[in-house]
Amino acid sequence: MVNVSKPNGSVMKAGGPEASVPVFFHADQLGHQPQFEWISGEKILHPESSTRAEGILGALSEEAGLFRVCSPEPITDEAIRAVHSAELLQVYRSVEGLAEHVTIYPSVFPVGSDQCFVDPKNLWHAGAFCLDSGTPLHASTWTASCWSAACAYDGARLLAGKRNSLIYSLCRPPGHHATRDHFGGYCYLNNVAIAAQYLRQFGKVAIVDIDIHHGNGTQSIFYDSSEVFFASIHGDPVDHYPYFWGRESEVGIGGGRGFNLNVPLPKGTDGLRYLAAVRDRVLPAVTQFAPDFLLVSAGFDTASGDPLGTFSLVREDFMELGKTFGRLGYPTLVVQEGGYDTSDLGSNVCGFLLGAREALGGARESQKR
Ligand code: SP5
Ligand code: ZN
Repeated sequence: MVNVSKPNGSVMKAGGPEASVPVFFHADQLGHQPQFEWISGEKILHPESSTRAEGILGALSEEAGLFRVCSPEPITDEAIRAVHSAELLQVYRSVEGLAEHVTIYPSVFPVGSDQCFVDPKNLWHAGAFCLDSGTPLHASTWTASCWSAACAYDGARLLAGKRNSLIYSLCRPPGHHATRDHFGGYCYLNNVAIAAQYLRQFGKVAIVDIDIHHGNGTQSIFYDSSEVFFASIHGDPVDHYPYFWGRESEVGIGGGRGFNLNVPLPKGTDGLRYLAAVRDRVLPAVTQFAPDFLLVSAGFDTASGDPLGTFSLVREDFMELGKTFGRLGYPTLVVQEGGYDTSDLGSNVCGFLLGAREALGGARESQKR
C-alpha cells in the first residue's frame, strides 16, 4: 500500500493528494438490524437501518478510483476496554446467545440508585446500562458493534502510520452517544473515542462532532482530559436529543476544564449559519489547541429532509464543511455517526469527503513550499 501504480505506469506516493481515500468497512456490520423504536410512546420504524451503510458504499463506489474499501482487523478487547467498562461488554456478550427472534428493550431503569445490585449477566438488569428506548439489543448487536469499532480503530492505526492524511471509517452502528458504561442513541461502542484513545499515545487529539445530536458519550469519556479536545456543534438540547447534555456551560472538569466546547444551534439552522458557526466558534478553538490528529465524528442528520433532524444542509454545504476541516491540514480521520435520510446520505458523505480531500491536498502542497 506504500506505492500505487497509476494506469499510465508512473508511480505516485500513497497519501498524496491524488491517492484514493481508504474506507474501512466490514459486511458483518450489516447484521445488526433494529426493527423499531419508540419516540414519545409512538412506535416507529427504526431509522438506523443497515441500508444506510449500503447507500454510502454505493455513492463512494460511483467516484471511480477515489475511494478504496478496506476490511479492518478484528478489534481486541483491550482496545475497547480503553474506553468501556467490563460490565458493559458483559451485557453485550450476554445478549449474543439469545434466539434470533428475541430483541431486548430495557424497561426498568435504576435511576438515582448507585447502591442497587446489578448483574450484567442478567438481562433484566440491562436498564442499568441503558440511556433510552431506541437502542435495542439483539444477538447480532455485539458482532456488528465490534466491527464498527474496528473500522475506527484501524483507521486510527493507519492515520498514526502517516501513510494517509484522510481516512474514512464507515462505522455503523454509530458510537458518539455511548458512554463508558451505557448504550443509547443507537450507539453501543463509542467508535471515535476508541480511535482517540489509541491515537493519544502519539500526540494531541481533537474530536469535532458535527452530528445534529450532541455527542454526550464522547464528551463524558474525555471530560476530565486536556489531551483530547472535544468540540460538538449540534441542535440545542432544549429541543434536540439527547436533551440532558450539550449546553454551552459544559466546559470540562478538573484538568480537562477548557477542553470541551459545545456550540448549540437553534432548530431550522441552514447551511450558511451552520458554516459561520463552525468558522467563528469551532475552528478558533481547534487551532488554538493545535492537535496532532483531527477526528471528525461525522453525522449527516443536519441534512435537509433528515427524518430526525431540524437543520437544512445540502450536499454543497457538506462539501464546504469538508473543505473547512481539510484546510486546517491535520491528519484527519472521519468517523461515521448519524444521518437517516437514506436517499441523500451517500451523496452528502461523498461531498464531505471530496471537499476534505481536495482541501487537504492543497494544504499539503502549501506546506511543502
Ligand atoms: C447517532 C444518532 O444520530 N443518534 C440519534 C438518536 C436519536 N434518538 C431519538 C430521536 C428523537 C427525535 N425526535 C424528533 C422527531 C422529529 N420528527
Ligand atoms: Zn445524530
